[in-house]
Amino acid sequence: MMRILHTADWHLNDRLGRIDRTDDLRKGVERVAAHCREQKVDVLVVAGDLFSELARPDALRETIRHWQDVFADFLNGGGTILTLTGNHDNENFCQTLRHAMTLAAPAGRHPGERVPPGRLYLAAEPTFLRLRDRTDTFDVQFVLMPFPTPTRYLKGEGGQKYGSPDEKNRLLTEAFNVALKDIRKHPKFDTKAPAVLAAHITVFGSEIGASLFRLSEQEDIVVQGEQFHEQYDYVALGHIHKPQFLAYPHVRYSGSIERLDLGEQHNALGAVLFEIGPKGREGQPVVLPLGGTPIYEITIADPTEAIPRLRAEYPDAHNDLVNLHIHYTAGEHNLEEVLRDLEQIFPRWYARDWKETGALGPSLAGEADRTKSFAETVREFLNTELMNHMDGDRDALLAIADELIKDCE
Ligand SMILES: [Mn+2]
Repeated sequence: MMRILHTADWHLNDRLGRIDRTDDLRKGVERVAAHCREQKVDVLVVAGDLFSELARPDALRETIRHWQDVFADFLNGGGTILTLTGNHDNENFCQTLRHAMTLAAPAGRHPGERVPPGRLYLAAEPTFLRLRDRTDTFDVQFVLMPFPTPTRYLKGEGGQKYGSPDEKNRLLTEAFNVALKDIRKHPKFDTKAPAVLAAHITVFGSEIGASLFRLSEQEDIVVQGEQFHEQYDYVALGHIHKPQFLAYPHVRYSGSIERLDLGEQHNALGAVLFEIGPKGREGQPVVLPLGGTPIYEITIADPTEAIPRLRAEYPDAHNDLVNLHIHYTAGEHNLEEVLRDLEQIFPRWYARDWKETGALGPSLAGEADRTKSFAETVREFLNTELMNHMDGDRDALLAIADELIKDCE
């Protein structure tokens, strides 16, 4: 019997507004490690997006060191960690990590190879490997499919040439499907033996929830996967942070280990435990809960009334991530005092805006999206900010901005 724990979308070293999420996310990783220990897990699968795109190199180094502390016992006891890259994982960093690990202990270079347990594997391209169960009686085949990017999937001559975003998307979808088919056609792949697919991808029919995390639906790649449930004993998906299964309990998104933005405030956090025997899946997958940080927003219409009430209603909000919208009246409320009082109740507010009653109003655009280019950010900001203005004025201003951006570039 092989006991496998499925998790995904760790986004280590992420930020929310002014708040660094490193400690929250480390607690999430420690909860996963505790489940591995308590449930006697053999294999931990992390289905992509290990690191936040906001993580700096020194933070990444610290994160790897944290893994060493947290998973040392698991790995020394013969546990194996299988990971793959998602759309947020830095390509260069992950390749470097993978090369260094291969150098230290070469394994898994040939498709279908049985790899030794007790270490971490990171798939930065489509990968097929097998692991032996602890009683040395059978193998489980693992197919690891990173999020499709041109460098990971469009190999060979002209592979990375495409005329439009749509064409790129189409080529990547096709390349993902071809890579998956090729693995199943490989002489070492036994369609009758136990197999687990782990992938960072949107599968048709899944429910996205409030948003795809920092990715528009037009930019996303969607695969069909209508045969996954019969081809694999379990399908461990990452990418969509909303936990769910797709028609079959063994085809599922585990969700993240933390809530990462307001759109995820209602997500229940968990990791999924399942068992594979010599004849395939045994029993039903079980969701193991992972506690997490509450995220919510609060609108304060009248500080005199609201602050004593909030103080009574939220006595334990010291860890909560809160977006504050404040309305106050000059002469009646002292804004500085209001902010100070709110900071006492919600010390981890991650964003706040205020509006003086009758004033022009706060920024409509909110905080900048760090995944966009400079030019995109400026254009989007102006578009949102000037939403309520005359079209002619807006166009004139955008034209000026475009000129300035061109000069900068
Ligand atoms: Mn993700």
